[in-house]
Amino acid sequence: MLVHNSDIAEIFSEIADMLEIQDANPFRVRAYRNAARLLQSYAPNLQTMLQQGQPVPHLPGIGTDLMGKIREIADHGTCALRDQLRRELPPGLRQLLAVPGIGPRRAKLLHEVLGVDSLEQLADACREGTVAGLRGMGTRGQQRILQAVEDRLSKSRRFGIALATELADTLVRHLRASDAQAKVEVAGSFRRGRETVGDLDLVASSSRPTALIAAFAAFDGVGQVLAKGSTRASVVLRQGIQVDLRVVAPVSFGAALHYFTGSREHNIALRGLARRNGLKINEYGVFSAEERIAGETEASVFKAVGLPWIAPELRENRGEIEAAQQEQLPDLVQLSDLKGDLHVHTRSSDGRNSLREMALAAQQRGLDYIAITDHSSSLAVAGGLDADGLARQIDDIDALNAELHGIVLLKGIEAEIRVDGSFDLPDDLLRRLDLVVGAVHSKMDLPSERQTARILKAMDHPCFTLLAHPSGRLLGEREPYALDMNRVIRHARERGCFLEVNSQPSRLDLNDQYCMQARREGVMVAIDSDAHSVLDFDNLRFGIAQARRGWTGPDNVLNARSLTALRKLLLKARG
Ligand code: DGT
Ligand code: CA
Ligand code: CA
Repeated sequence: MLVHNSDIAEIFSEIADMLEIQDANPFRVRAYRNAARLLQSYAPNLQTMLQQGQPVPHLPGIGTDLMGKIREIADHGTCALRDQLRRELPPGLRQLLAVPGIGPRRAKLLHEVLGVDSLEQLADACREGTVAGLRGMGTRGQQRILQAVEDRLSKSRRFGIALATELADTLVRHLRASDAQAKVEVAGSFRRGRETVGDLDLVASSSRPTALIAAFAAFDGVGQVLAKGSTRASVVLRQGIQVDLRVVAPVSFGAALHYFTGSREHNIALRGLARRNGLKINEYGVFSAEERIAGETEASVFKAVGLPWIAPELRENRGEIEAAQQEQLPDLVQLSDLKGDLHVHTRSSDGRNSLREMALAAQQRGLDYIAITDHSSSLAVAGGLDADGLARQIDDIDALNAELHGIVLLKGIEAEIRVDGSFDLPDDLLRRLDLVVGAVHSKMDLPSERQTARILKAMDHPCFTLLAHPSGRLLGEREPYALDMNRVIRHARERGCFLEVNSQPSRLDLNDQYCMQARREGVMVAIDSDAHSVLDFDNLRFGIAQARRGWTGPDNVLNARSLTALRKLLLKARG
């Protein structure tokens, strides 16, 4: 049976929850939780590596005991510890734990005090108002939980891009390896690089469509087959995400890929353009009268209506067709354009690897430089650096730079922006750094006027370089702060500082719209991993997709510059 890394992560996180409900040793709980978080964002499939006898890279925080559990899960799809814990706990508790905002303690309380055993019962209890009376809950908490339960139960649920990527990758690999000799691509919002997807849309061509559809339905990760015909099929994977597959003849592959990539709005606009040229476009091709004049490749479809190929990330009918007509499509940034990463953590705050490990991992990925930006001390939960700690880190970086070749460490800090817009480190220390990444992690609920003033004030500090995750949103968990982002972007232009596109799949912040605006205003962005372990550099691809959706070109990306050019820009930004 196929086991995704996210399956292992889910089992570990369930074990952590169940151990916590049983009041187990907190260190043990944390070990499982950290391992789950790590595996959630680790792309290469561990089961495949283990089965093929490939060496498994060192995974931070995963010792022999956890590695043994990973092997057990890769072999059997489950592990004895989880099964045992499940037997020891009431069955309904697990469903409750899946609701954002319900941790082990609350689940226990809901079960023991209110007898709640399922999501439906929890929704009812919220509607009846009994949840509000529980310790630490209140009517606002009750409202939030009801909303989360309704989201969870609703069909319009959307899935994060990290999970979607892992599932799509394994499914496509499975189909390409089947004996149907298929050409397979993922289309839909996934191909357009959206931050979440409603479902996955696969387009394929094969001389043996029936064999391909059979292979699709037989995929190990399938939980339920919804429909299965001769040219199309739909399934729901075990993680709850639906996948639609369409199989067309090779002469129609490009047309189908274009049609199912969408967006709907882009398709409608393109069909209108074709009609004005006396042509018809559908998922089988471009037709003049009854004759197919294009369709085998996507480029042929665009060419038939007089356009160059348009990158999928632009296909939202936000001006891309007009730009294509005028030969003014933007040159879009690619992963290989990135020369460095300006937001990286180490064990000195809440990262899981050392300076050296982060440097070597970045070098392995072809980066020329990274900025070390651990948290500052007022973010106590992250074990932030105080002035002495930062001074020591500056020395450590100097020493390591003297030793390493082919990768340069820049000195930075992810500095807490306090409510009054000041920083929690002395100016003379900030001046010794190459860059200061300012971030808001506290008082996220200020009214817009005050939150905006706070951030503008921080930007005015002469050492301020870059605003981290500017809107503060966490996808599916936390709304952006109330903030006048237009003013922030304009202020960045006037002040000559920069904004971040944070690549963590739960953030993707700036979002695509604000990337577009930054580009219009001529404000450069830094596409950063915000890495907390060596594995997180993999997330840069998600930030790149978001930036591409915002029409961002390499010229507008700070860390697409060479180290020499970057240093000049950093000095210039120092007000
Ligand atoms: P999602 O799944 O909600 O994240 O968003 P999409 O864009 O993947 O939407 P989906 O899965 O409903 O359909 C995939 C693509 O197929 C969509 O972007 C455009 C195309 N498509 C589907 N139905 C229609 C339709 O009724 N009209 C047109 N013009 N295009 C359609
Ligand atoms: Ca879709
Ligand atoms: Ca679909």
